[in-house]
Amino acid sequence: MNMTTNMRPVSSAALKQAVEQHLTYTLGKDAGHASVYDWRMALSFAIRDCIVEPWFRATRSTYEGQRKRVYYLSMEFLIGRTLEDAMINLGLLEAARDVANEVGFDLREIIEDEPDAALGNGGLGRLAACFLESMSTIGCPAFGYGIRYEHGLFRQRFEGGQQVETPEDWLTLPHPWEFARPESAYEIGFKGEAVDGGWRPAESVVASAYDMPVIGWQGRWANTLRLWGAKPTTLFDLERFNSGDYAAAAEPEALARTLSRVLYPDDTTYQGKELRLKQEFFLTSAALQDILRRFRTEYDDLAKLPTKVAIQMNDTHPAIAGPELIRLLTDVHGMEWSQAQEIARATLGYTNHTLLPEALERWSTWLMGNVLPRHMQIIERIDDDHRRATKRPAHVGIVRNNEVQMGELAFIMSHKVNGVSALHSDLVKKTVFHDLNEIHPGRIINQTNGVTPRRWLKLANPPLATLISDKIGEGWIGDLEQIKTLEPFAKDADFRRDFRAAKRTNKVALSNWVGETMGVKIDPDAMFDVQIKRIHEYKRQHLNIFETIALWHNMRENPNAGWAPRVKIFGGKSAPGYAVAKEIIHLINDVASVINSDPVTKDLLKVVYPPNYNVSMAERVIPATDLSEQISTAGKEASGTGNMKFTMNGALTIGTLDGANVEIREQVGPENFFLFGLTADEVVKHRRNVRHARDAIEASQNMQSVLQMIVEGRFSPSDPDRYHGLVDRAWNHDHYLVAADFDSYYDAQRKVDALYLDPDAWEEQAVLNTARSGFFSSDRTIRGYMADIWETESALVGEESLT
Ligand code: B1N
Repeated sequence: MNMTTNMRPVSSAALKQAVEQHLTYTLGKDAGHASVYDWRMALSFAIRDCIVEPWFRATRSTYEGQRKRVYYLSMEFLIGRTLEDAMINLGLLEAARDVANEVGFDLREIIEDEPDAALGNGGLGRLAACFLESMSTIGCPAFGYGIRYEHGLFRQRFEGGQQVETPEDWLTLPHPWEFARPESAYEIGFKGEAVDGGWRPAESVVASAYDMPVIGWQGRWANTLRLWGAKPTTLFDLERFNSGDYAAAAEPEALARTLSRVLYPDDTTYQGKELRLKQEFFLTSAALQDILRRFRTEYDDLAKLPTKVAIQMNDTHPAIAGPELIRLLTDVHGMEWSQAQEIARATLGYTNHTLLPEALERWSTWLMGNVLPRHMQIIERIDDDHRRATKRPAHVGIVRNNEVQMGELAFIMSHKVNGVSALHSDLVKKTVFHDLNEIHPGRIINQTNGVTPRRWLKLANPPLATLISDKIGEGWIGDLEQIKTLEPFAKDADFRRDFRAAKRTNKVALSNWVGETMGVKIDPDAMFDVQIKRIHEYKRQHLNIFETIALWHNMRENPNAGWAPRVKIFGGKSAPGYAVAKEIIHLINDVASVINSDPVTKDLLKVVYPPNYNVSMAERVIPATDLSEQISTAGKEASGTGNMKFTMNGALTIGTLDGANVEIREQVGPENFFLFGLTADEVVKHRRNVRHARDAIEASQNMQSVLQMIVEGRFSPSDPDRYHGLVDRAWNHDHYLVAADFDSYYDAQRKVDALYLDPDAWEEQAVLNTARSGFFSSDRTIRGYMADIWETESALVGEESLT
């Protein structure tokens, strides 16, 4: 079979030859004794070879065209696996399948041998990965900059239903997708003292580059993800070593070893840890030094920086970029202060991803002054300048209460600040940045998030992707707006049947996997009702499990009432120190074991919670989902991106008017979305009643029964008091308004039941969800950033597409 990549046709035979070459000469293995790992490595190297050429071509074209580059700075890139994604974007999946079969392996097995690169916590990190892929697809010259964590997000196990964390070690085995660039290395200083117009650090490490190519759809463009690893400046303190003080001689290594060691497992929460501040500066300083070095090889006038460079800060985590860029421009390159400030602001953009107060970064002036003394001076001067220029009241400064407010710093140092959904951007203007928005009208804009349809539809859901392409051609993959042409087929009974069959194929596969990995038998014809995301009170997994209990209770009371059979599927990790979230996990698992062993409801209800939810598990679960749970307290979820993946894959959503749910509902039509709950405005008003939870519980028979069963120990018979704290919080400290929304949620779920029992009506709505998901491609998001923030253009305009 002949497959085409942009640069040359690759036949199965040619690919096989390349794979065998790598097996023999790169890995030194004999085909007769090669394991799945050996074949995975050989195939990865062969596929990687195919990326190198478009990668070089893109780099050359950017240099030659003197194009503006985008630099996306992020503490997280939640990549998942790379091999399959690369094969799909190069059009080599079928050739690889042939090769695998010929050497006696199943391609799926080879693909699944690759560990996930879990260099992120959740939505923020996955968004960064989707953005990189979209920038490559569009031909936006770009670099991602991040940290090469040796240990990504911890692995999750359940012991007695409770979360136990173990270290993740994806780099134990060689990583075939990276190129070490020891020649691209920068010294990063810490501590010491600010001297007149400069800084004498007391400690330093070296940031050393590792590059991963990121190939876009059809291999037309490739960008670079550059991850920094920390290395000691000097391996040994020779003087100490020679004097016999061996332990102390190794001290310079200590900081370097810890800096890029592990990803902080916090999602939308923040802990003012010194090592985290150092990691943030490590990433930011390395990136900025690299950016300025590259700029200076091409241009001589640093004043032109904003015309050739756009730097995006993914939340405030790299917000030290403002002061660091000013420091490099003034202290190192001799620019005058006010010009440096202007240049930095014109170059930088800041994306806000949350309004939750517990997530907003603030560093004590003591810690900032200690770790980054020169930056502390610069921050104070930025603050003074801004205060003078805008005559604003003292209470809106960067430095407040002896803390550096990183949101304010990022805002003041950026020419554009964006929120991640329409509702969120609105709330950004009204709440956290209310005053700054009045001082700088027009600076805050919206860019609604998106997800890449290559990974989240074509890769994750082959049955549906094939069905769509058979109907409307392949154009949707590179231009998701085209998926709209599927809309008329919602009325076509044959198409609905095929759409249902594709979903069922995925549900059978998921059922088999759940059976094999968890030993729980689930029925592929039951409704798969899924909530997968980080465990957090504001996301309200407890609302879902409370509803599950009520449903189970009512099914038992009246088993023949014509219930729609359901499988409730949960997935997600809690931050290790987040006790309340861990208690919710425990409860879900306890409820699962009671419900799953109930003979009365065995054909009606199951609850499964596969451990260690990650990108690869999402790829497995989302295509098999009927009902997507997006049930956060309105005003709390900035956007959500899982919600978009489900919509693309033809799941219906039950959700609140929160984040991007609002836009999903607008796009798919309110009649194709199960809405419930208070609005963001109502939530604010509702909380003023101190009895809001008590009143709601007393008015709801269902809610009372649920809390009664939990508090009596129905789900923890060996430890009946286990959930007294949880139940007490439900009555008395229900900050996220579970009680107030409970009945509305329960009722909406019964409407879901009714629709599910009418397969034709369900399928029509499911098709419309997929057909109307075009807006949620991250290609659309990236075009928005390019037009409104980065002022860049695609390097591929005018070039012919290959299809
Ligand atoms: O960013 C996603 C959004 O879709 C989600 O709604 C939002 O919750 C998520 C501190 C965060 N906001 N803030 C974080 C992550 C790690 C950390 O240490 C905060 N994550 C989000 C993409 O816009």
